[in-house]
Amino acid sequence: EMTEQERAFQDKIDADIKIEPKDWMPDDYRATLIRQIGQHAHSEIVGQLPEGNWITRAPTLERKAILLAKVQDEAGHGLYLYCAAETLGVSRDEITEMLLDGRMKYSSIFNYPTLNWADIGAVGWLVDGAAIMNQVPLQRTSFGPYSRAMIRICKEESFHQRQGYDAIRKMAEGTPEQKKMAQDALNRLWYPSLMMFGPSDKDSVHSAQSMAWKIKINTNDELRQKFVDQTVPQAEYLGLTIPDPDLKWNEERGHYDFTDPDWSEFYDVVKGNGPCNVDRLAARNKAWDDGAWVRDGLLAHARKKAAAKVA
Ligand code: FAQ
Repeated sequence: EMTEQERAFQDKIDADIKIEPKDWMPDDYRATLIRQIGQHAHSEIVGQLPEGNWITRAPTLERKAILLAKVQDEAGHGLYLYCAAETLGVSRDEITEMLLDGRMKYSSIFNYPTLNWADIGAVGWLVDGAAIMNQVPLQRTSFGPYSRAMIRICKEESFHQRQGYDAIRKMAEGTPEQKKMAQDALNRLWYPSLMMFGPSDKDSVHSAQSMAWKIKINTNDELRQKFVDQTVPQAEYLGLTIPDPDLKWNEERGHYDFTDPDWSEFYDVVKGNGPCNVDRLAARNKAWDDGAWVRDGLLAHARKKAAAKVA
């Protein structure tokens, strides 16, 4: 049974009226948003690591400048999202600490390594491609600050996807060795990219409530299917093969049939056992510890100024 307050809240959601930070909201709505926006923010920040790894080794000055700009954009996305989370009453320090000690998650995809330059193209093409597929509908999410952050993020994300496609295209159209690298990157990153959409609908614990609240607009499987449908023709254009022998167009459904990811691998990576989980968290912890003197200095300065004002 809903209380009157809960009923009024749900009516607003149903009428597509945005919920703003000072509006009343159910505790679980707030908690779900903090979880999702926080995980999303952490993903943007941790997501800088696999690509940052290649900034110093980009093959040309132009590719280096583009990659540098893209990785900086990810930092910006993290910051907008931390700000959106802050409007829900959780500080950036608090959720950062929850990431650092493993209480909060970030996207499973960033626990896979980027072994060579072709992987950077594949990350832009597939990982940013999957990210946009998930984020375009989130522009209409019911919480105002999240929705507005998503609008800006999506604009930048579509540039990221295109730079990735351009980089992998160059490899796919290059020497036989380069084409082989592009195919190998696709082989390794295809299933991790499909996992970005989350578990299959039957195992998605949050989808039903999140969709009733219009925090999520689509189910995980709907978005995964859209991503497959969009990406297969792109792979064909590149002359690359999706690593799924059972992938085929289903005329009746109007969609590609495909093999699901290995869900045991997904849960294992989410639990912390992916190839890079330990490295990623160690890198974030080191950055946090190395930055302690800056935070301390800023606080000391703010206290001094406040004291001077009182005196
Ligand atoms: N990785 O009940 P559901 C980017 C967890 S894009 C890790 O279906 P929900 C851009 C889930 O949290 C990537 N954990 O959950 C970029 C839950 O566990 P919990 C970030 C996952 O929330 C590109 C449990 O499984 N984008 O960073 C994953 O309704 C290139 C049950 O799942 C977003 O975060 C996963 N893949 O749906 C940056 C988008 N999937 O929390 C740099 C916003 C599920 O109860 C370079 N988020 N889990 O402990 C969402 O749309 C949703 O949160 C989903 C999951 C769709 C990810």
